[in-house]
Amino acid sequence: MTRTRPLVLTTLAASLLWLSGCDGNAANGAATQDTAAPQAAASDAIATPAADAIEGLPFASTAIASFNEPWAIGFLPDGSVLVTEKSGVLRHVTLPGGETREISGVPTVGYGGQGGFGDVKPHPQFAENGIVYLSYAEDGDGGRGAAVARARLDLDAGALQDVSVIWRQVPKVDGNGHYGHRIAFDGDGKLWISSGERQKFDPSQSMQSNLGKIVRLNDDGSVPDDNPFAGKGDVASQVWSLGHRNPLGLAFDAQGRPWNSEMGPAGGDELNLVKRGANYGYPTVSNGDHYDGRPIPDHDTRPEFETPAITWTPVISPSSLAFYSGTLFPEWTGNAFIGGLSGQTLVRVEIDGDSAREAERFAMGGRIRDVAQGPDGALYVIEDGKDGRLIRLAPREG
Ligand SMILES: [Ca+2]
Ligand SMILES: [Ca+2]
Repeated sequence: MTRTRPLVLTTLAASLLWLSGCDGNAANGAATQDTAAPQAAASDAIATPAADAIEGLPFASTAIASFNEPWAIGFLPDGSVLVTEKSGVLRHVTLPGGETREISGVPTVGYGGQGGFGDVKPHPQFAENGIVYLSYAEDGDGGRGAAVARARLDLDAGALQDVSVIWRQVPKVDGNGHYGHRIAFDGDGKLWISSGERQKFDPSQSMQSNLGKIVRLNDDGSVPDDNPFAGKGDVASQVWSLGHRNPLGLAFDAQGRPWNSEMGPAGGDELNLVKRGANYGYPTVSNGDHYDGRPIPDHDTRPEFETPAITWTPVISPSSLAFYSGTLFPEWTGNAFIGGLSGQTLVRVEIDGDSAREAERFAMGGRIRDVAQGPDGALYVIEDGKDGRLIRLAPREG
């Protein structure tokens, strides 16, 4: 293994910045990023021409920085990025230099199991209003549940201000699984949230709960009056689609249509085209089965439920979903990318109308927690766990 140790990279990069007396501007950051790792490798071995963060990929991979249990990456319009750490830390990271600093004023998160800080996304008009959205596990009556807060990010002060919770999972329950809580904005500025079923099964089919649903809201958390169940009461009115399990990926394709990736039980991971008012079947149907071996009827036994566009058995454990619209990888325009946890993969998916197929699978050598396209047109992934690295993927130069 020649995987570069993240702490070494970070420390060496910091040392080079200090030695050169520079202020860490973008140009120096880029030089540091390009040169630090080869020098580290050369110190005790033969110099190598490239310093791929991940070996064996058909494109370059560059480690930017490392984090403690990172969960999500949210790009800002200036090309910098926010990274959440599950224990309750929010960091702001410059690119390409990878200088990180902690943002203060974050909400208290319920940390444990799958719970803690979740997603972070800027408002579509962040450049004008500075508003960001954060999801996290929140403690309260009955246990824990995902919450989404809206806040103003003051980058000069390095702080969140005016933090207010605009959405909550109902009800809060015990346990620490299946929060979901991915955040996405559509082209109309509507706020979408994937809400996991908290390992409680039946709430996915209940309109008295927003667990196991995809939720559509206005950017202030109010309910759009054109939602499919808008007339059916507070919680039901939020719902765009139901019958989901643990939807950790939520993103919009080139046509503006929402898709979600979700973890199946034992088998049956899914990619779904998320249709208005549709029921995706969990826990009544799944192409997987319960962990204790009890069968769950497959999707083809109950055609009234929406069939997944792709289903995976054996599972990949899809953590995240992004559509590619950049120019660095022109052959991938319009493709979906799914990060895999247990699969330790990045899966490339081609979309054809309402259908989709797995086109390629890249071995990433570690669990992938999130994937996103950067403003520079590169793909970025973040690894799961302690010392999880933010890694930039781009075509090799020359
Ligand atoms: Ca399903
Ligand atoms: Ca089944």
